[in-house]
Amino acid sequence: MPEGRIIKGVGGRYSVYVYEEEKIYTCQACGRFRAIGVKPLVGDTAEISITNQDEGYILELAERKNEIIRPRCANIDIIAAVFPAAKPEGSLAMLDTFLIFASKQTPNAEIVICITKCELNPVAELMRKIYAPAGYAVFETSAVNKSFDGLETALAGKTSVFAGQSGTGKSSLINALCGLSLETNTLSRKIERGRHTTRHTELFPAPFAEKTFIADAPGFSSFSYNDIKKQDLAYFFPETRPFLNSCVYTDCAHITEDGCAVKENVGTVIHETRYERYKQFYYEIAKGKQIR
Ligand SMILES: Nc1nc2c(ncn2[C@@H]2O[C@H](COP(=O)(O)OP(=O)(O)OP(=O)(O)O)[C@@H](O)[C@H]2O)c(=O)[nH]1
Ligand SMILES: [Mg+2]
Ligand SMILES: [Zn+2]
Repeated sequence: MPEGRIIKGVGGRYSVYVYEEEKIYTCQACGRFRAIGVKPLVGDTAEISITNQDEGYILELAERKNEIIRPRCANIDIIAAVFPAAKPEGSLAMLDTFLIFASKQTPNAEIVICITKCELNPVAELMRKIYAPAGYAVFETSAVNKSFDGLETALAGKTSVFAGQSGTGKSSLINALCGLSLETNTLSRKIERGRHTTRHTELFPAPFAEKTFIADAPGFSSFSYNDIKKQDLAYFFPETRPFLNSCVYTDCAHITEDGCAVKENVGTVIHETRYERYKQFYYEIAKGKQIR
């Protein structure tokens, strides 16, 4: 039985890419999946039976390495949080919310930050200063200039998903990286927001390295999250972790307490904006609100 990768799933029809044949089969899931309540996901490795030239049935799914809730997909090695240097103006609060969400939902995927449209605004250096101490690799890219800052090397041999606000340039970047012509769109003129051009998550084999897949996904317009306890929040700001055991009070909230090792390191490896966000999110959680 051939084995392939589910690269797309719309309305119960799945496109399964068989790597050896470089061929895509359109498949339905066999009835057993519905009976056991399993839905095949983009990114799944599937065993298929071929019924005619380019159609078949999904018979088995391999065990998943992970499952991502938003965008919905499976077996992801790298989540690239896509952030625009300009047009539309990126929201760092939304980025920070997404980073927490992604690391909480998917502890076994690497998270990187991919800045797009860098030819418009040189923000990459500042972004590196803020996010490198938190352990996030930052890539400075421009689809217009076809400059990728080594992103291809980081993605080689891996399966990645590009996630971020609508209009940040996810599809454009995938087009530039993979020589594709996915639909992209201008921003709406009045409010400079994306138009939600990409409508479903789809995985593309990348031509620049073997066994490399990149998923394009629908952009989001907002991102909020409420599944985290305030006492766990600091852990999701990874740059604070080296200091968490050095505060005078073991239940330190890292806000008003004296002898707080986190506060003492704001301005060193903990960037001021990240610390401000930590406090903002902490208060939002304390009030029972969503962080966003
Ligand atoms: N100047 C500049 N514009 C870019 C770049 N990349 C994308 N754009 C523009 O940004 C707009 C949105 O690009 P898309 O690729 O459709 O954005 P997206 O993130 O896929 O949007 P959704 O599918 O709605 O989530 C388009 O007008 C692109 O031409 C870039 O590197 N530089
Ligand atoms: Mg798109
Ligand atoms: Zn503290």
